[in-house]
Amino acid sequence: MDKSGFLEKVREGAELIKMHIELGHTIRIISHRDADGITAGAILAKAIAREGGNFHLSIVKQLSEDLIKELADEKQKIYVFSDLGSGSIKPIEKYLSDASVVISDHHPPEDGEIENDNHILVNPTQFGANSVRDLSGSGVAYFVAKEINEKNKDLSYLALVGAVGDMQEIDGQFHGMNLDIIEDAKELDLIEIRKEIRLYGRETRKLYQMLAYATNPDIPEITGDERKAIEFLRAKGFDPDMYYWQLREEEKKRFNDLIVIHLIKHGAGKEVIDRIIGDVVLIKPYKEGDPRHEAREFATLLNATGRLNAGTLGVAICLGDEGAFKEALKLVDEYKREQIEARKYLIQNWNSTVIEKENVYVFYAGKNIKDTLVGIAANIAISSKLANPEKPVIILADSEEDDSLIKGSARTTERALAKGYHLGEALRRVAETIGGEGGGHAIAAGIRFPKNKLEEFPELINRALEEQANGN
Ligand SMILES: [Mn+2]
Repeated sequence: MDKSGFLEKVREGAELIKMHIELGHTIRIISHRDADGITAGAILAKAIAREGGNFHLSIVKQLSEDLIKELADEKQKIYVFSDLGSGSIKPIEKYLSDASVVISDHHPPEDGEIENDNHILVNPTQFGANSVRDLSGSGVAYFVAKEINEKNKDLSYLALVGAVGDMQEIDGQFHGMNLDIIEDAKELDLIEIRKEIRLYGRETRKLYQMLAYATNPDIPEITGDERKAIEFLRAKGFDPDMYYWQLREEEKKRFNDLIVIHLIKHGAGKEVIDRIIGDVVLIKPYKEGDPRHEAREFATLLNATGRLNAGTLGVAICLGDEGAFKEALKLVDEYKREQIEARKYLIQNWNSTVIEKENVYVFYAGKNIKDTLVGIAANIAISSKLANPEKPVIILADSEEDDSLIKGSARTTERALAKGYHLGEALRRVAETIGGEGGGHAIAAGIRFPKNKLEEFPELINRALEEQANGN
């Protein structure tokens, strides 16, 4: 890639931000709500605060045209879009033409070109970088921050947490400009990169949990079965209740070999073997056993805050706020507990409550399942085999915001889609007839509609799906 061309853009972006800091303007940052976006937002916020500037940061799920209009109404002097924006160049050019704009992003730009002289796109894909492996959104933010002030090199480890969150080392190692960030972080003794097993839970999962809950890759005959994981470990002389970080060096190596041999025995391909042992980023300012000590666990915690609409809590964690960290752990626990309760309710009440039609299951949970969990509940109904996987599942619950509304999620499987179903289309059509809003993907979709239409809903959605299966 053309690194110097990219760094020139970085300089332009950094200069523009610095100028507005000097003018005393609030720097309006909008960043994405995944781990990459949250770390990127934290890096930019810290860099601005260090220069004595003010910022106003939002963490958002996506950048819609409506959101850009709302931002325009704020009449800020400068907007910084982070880990997003490249896909919305046209509306940004249209609604923010009076303001300065920096788009600090790594997604390939689409939808138009920058025309305004006060708008700068800082994006490595324009200089030959591969967006999924050479640099993440937090990496772009890092280079901007470092250009604002060399001091910000101490934020390099956050950029690596974001990179891992975006799975930039999916093949087992880092590439491209991620390597420059690693060098900066090593220079300040902030990280250590080790060649270790890349199963989730190095810090906070016991060895048997690490194996029983492994999903990437699955450990054949062990994943999904805690008892088997415990037996397997005991048979090989490991204490199943220990954590990976507690193992001595030679034990780690023996554990790694054990997993690799087990995978080879069960016919795993070269690709899987190559990436199961690889780069693991350890963050030295945090202690072993702390989820923030290993980049993947850190990123997973940040992702959870984003999904729970608490992305700014994630930003606070990145800025070293211990209270925010504890609060986030509580939030994640609470979320897990709610999921377990939703599963229990679903299993206990499925047979007595579900309405089964030829093309769909409809389950109304009232207030017993939170409206934020209906999508997960629908997945649970399928994965725990309550529902036939060839038939879509819709879980409905009372809206928490408005008691006169029902919120619902539909989920299904690839196998069912082969029949011609498109859940998003079907829900959109039904919503139109009963005065609600619906839509989404073929395999996963959502709907909101008035509660007094609850009785009509199952037959309407059944018919909509039937028409799709018949090819109309
Ligand atoms: Mn990203």
